[in-house]
Amino acid sequence: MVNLTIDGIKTQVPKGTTVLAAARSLNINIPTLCFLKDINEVGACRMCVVEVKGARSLQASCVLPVAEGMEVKTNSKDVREARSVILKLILARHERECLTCSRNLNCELQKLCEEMGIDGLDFQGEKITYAVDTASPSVVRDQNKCILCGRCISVCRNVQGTGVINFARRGVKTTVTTSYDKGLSEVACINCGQCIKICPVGALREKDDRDRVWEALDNSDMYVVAQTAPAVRVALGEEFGMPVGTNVEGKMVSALKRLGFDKVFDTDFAADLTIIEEGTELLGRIKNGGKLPMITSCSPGWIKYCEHYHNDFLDNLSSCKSPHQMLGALTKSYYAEKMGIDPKKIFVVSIMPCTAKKFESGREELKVDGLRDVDAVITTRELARMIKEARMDFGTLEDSKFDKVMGESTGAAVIFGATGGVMEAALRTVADILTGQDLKDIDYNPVRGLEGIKEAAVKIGDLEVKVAVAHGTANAGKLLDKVRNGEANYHFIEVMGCPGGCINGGGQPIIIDKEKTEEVCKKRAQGLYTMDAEMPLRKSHKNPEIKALYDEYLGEANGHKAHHLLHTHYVK
Ligand code: HC0
Ligand code: SF4
Repeated sequence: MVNLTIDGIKTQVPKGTTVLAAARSLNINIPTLCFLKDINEVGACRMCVVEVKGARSLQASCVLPVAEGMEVKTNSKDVREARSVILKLILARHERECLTCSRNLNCELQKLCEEMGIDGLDFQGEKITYAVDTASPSVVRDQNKCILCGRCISVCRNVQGTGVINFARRGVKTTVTTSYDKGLSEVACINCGQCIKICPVGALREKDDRDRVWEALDNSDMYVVAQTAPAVRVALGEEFGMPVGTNVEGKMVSALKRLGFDKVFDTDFAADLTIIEEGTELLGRIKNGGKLPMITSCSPGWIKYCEHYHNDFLDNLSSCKSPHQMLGALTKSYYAEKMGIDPKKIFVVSIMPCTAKKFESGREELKVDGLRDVDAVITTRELARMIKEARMDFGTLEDSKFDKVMGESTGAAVIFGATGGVMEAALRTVADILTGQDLKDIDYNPVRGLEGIKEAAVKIGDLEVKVAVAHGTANAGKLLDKVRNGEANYHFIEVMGCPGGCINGGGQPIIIDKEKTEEVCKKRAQGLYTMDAEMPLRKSHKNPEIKALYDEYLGEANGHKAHHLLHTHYVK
């Protein structure tokens, strides 16, 4: 252990601890901007400078290891003045359009300026104006607001294993950009939006599709249908000041109806359907010697990662479309026929925790007879903005139910939103099919939780089903390397592109205190698992609306009609 004094308080911490961590353990809150524990520990922004007795200059505490007998001051005059100058220098180059910025009131730079009492701009240097990169269907990149903290670079490279952005040039010309300054849509960006979530300011944001949705809602010729992803219901409340993990499903449905949607369906219904289609496909591959391991295909960031970085695994992907695409396709076929509506007049809007679904919904491979399954995707954050624009008092809304005939779901579907959820849902159904029983023991705990890669061997009847779960695409890459090298052998793998799964998707409410990210993910996941535990039906094949869909329309699982509407194939 190492003894040191911080602001006159004596403390003892393990060797190797940084001064920042030691101070935080004493509840001394040194400000940071670029620092992200385990992800971006580079000392770039210098906001965390402290005075160390005997040192010739101020030191960046996030990268400074403690030393025996160290005496640290975190709030001296020199420290306060240095932080003030640093902030003013950042502001001199930052595009300060706070009132109209997507991160207004939710910006770490704005918050720090307020906390540090910045009341003027002392420096006005030469400014370079950059074109805003709007070509990606998912992510907008505005270098005029970038403060060069490097967090997005680290997340993209270390957490997602993609590394499509980096620092370029030097001095005042330093930027964060792609190779050859190409647009994000021209490089191997997977649209995951993790860089958006980590950006302290508004330099990265989602492509905002609210206008297209408002336009459809205002067009009386269009029949406008909303569907909501599992993870949205346990996060949307945060945008309205509710505790993290609060289930706001009923209020969310009411809000969507008040916004003017003709019908509000539940993506969870299609998650149940996915389990039937994917489970049937898996059993078929096991029985008929098909390509194994089969890998889930519902996370579009993961699909794009597989296409760009591991395309030797494309045939391992399940042919199932993702649930919201399935629901879109069924809205324009099954539902349209039932109601006598021209599918061309239906406009399907998916409310998703995900920015990659914006890209996915435009993919040619997913069209049915030339028609898109889903016409617009908005994130949890965009839905919150629409609700605020419509001046609704979200907290006081009554609870409403999803609409028939695609509004019922089971506990298996709602847990899709957390890493391991798709696997658990699939195991519940596959186990019942293989044993011919209605099994009671249906909590598959080894696939739950935030460990990057989870593995389990599940004994079902005579078969030992070997499964693995990865979340965050860098973890997926590691898992695929093991499979490729013959070090591991599975029947079925679940991959979700975002760390934690959809609960931590690139379109979810921004967690401003980044140190709390894991805690927030756990609470959102707990919200889903609590819903599951309380639901009367917890296995996808028990969903009565799914049974009706097969009886009335689809025929058999993996049958001709199902393939036409619900399956696809990704090619190199
Ligand atoms: Fe997900 Fe989904 S669970 S990807 O994480 O499979 O975005 O929440 O909607 O489509 O259902 C996201 C969440 C979905 C889909 C479902 C899947
Ligand atoms: Fe990297 Fe994902 Fe951001 Fe693309 S969206 S730049 S892959 S973090």
